[in-house]
Amino acid sequence: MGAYEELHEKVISGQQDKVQDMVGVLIDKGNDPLEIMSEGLISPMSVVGQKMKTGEMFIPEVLASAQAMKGGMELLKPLISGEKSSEIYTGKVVIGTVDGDLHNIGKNIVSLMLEGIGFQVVDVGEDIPAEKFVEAVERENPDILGLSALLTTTMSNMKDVIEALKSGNLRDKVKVMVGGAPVTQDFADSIGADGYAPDAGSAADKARQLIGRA
Ligand code: B1M
Repeated sequence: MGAYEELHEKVISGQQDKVQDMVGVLIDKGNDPLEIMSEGLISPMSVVGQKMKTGEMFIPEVLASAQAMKGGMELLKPLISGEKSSEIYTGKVVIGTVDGDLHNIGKNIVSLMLEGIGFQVVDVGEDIPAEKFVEAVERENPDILGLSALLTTTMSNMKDVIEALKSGNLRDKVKVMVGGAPVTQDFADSIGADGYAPDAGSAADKARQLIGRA
């Protein structure tokens, strides 16, 4: 079995210690850190995303895979220089849960999944008012703004964020992706979002699609 094939298996099965050991060995052997990251760690997370979509993997397993992937990433990040890291990132996402909503588990899984497929993710947290999202978009200049809501009472706050982006003349500078249990494609369309995803695996696909990298 090839080195990356075995690493894929350890990422998918969520074995963080084994992933770190294997990444350490690959680094010592002189493999290119960028290659280890993309071929060894990011690639199996796409498989995890697909398995999640088809119901072959469940949330705890997905979290374990994402943690395993992150463990390997931690060893590689210091080895990748500033300029080179821009090559490896698929794009940049600012993500948060909207005003009045403290649910963060789904958002965190979506963030991990996006990181897993190579996005740079800036997580601004939970209970974030529209103006804070606008500030984050101004500051970070992301390709995508991700909004999560778990309550029927807070999902309407997603519309406020989109309106605030319009007022700040930022709406056409960023794609807006929305999600969370009560959110639907119809709702996303009704508030003028660019994309909706029902789960983390689909969010990864949608994010790539939104920036033309599907
Ligand atoms: Co709350 N809660 N909760 N809760 N809670 C729900 C959501 C609820 C459905 C439970 C119920 O009544 N059956 C209900 C909402 C009803 C409604 O509005 N329709 C509810 C309620 C009412 C409340 C409170 C109001 C309860 C109270 O105090 N009376 C309160 C509100 C607090 C607040 O936010 N202001 C509250 C509090 C809490 C806890 C703090 C106790 C805790 C949150 C802990 C935390 O997040 N750190 C909590 C929890 C855990 C839940 C349930 C049980 C689980 C939510 C969860 O984490 N799911 C939930 C019931 C349920 O869903 N079974 C419930 C797992 C997670 C992986 O899934 O978040 O859907 P999910 O994320 C998915 C997708 O939705 C999607 O991908 C994720 C991964 O596949 N996705 C995106 C999510 N964000 C996305 C963004 C994207 C794309 C996809 O693009 C950017």
